[in-house]
Amino acid sequence: MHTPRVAAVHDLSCFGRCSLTIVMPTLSAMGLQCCPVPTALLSTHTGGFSGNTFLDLSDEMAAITAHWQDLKLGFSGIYTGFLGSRRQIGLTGSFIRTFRRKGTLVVIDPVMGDNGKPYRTYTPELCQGVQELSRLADVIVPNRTEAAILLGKAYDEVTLDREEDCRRWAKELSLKGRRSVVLTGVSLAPDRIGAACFDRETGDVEIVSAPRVEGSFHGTGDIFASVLTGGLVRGMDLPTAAALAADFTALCARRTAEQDYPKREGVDFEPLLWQLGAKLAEKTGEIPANRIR
Ligand code: PXL
Repeated sequence: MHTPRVAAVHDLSCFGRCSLTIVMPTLSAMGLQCCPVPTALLSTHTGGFSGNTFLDLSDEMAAITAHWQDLKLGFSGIYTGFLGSRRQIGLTGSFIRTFRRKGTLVVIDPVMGDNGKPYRTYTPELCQGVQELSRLADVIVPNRTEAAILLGKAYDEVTLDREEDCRRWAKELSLKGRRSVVLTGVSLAPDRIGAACFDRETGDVEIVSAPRVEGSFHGTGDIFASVLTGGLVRGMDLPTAAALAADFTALCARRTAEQDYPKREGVDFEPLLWQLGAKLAEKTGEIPANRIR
């Protein structure tokens, strides 16, 4: 039996938890082999630190793709996130086209911004590219800011506190049902936060939620999308995987809020990973054999 593999196309920010420093341990704890394709190498993430180093790894991405193609690798999942430049839209698109087989799940986190603002390195041109790339997804995981950009609407217009609105946005983001959508940041009651899940398999929208923890914590979006991806690759249906992601993200946010350390260091999740593994074992039992070699 081979452990299922997930290729993870994200940046490696060496300090301040986000992207690969969250994606790799989380997928591992979920019993999956994570194969990283680093998009950029940074000394820290770009939120809350100044003077970070930034090395664009586009040339390496192309070389890694070519070598893996020679090796005839296959993946049960391909999960993409933060991209370093406009050129990486094309490189990530060709990575997906090269390695996608029948049964490969493609999750695209259309990382562009948060709290109504694009991230520092996300130019309008790069955001346009993310929109194009997201057409290749089986599942997208936008937050409210990213949903507004994808829908071409103002941030304030994309309200996520009424059930009928959340259902409508999730469906509108699905490109007429061609892709599933997990729209995060949905809050139908002040003490709950979660996601609206449009499942293209059923055509239904389900809303999942967990207790809200006051404050915002760097990397919670990456925790959520990693657990969602891991759950789907482990065979869960969309709302079940999203509910697991919401619960685990809430657990991590609560622990982080209780710790006294700089917020920019990111979500304090490592000591909780064993609980994620235990929960998954309870829900899914055996790790499935890799569907794709
Ligand atoms: O988690 C989003 C993210 C990923 N990667 C880098 C970032 C951010 C958000 O600031 O700066 C480098």
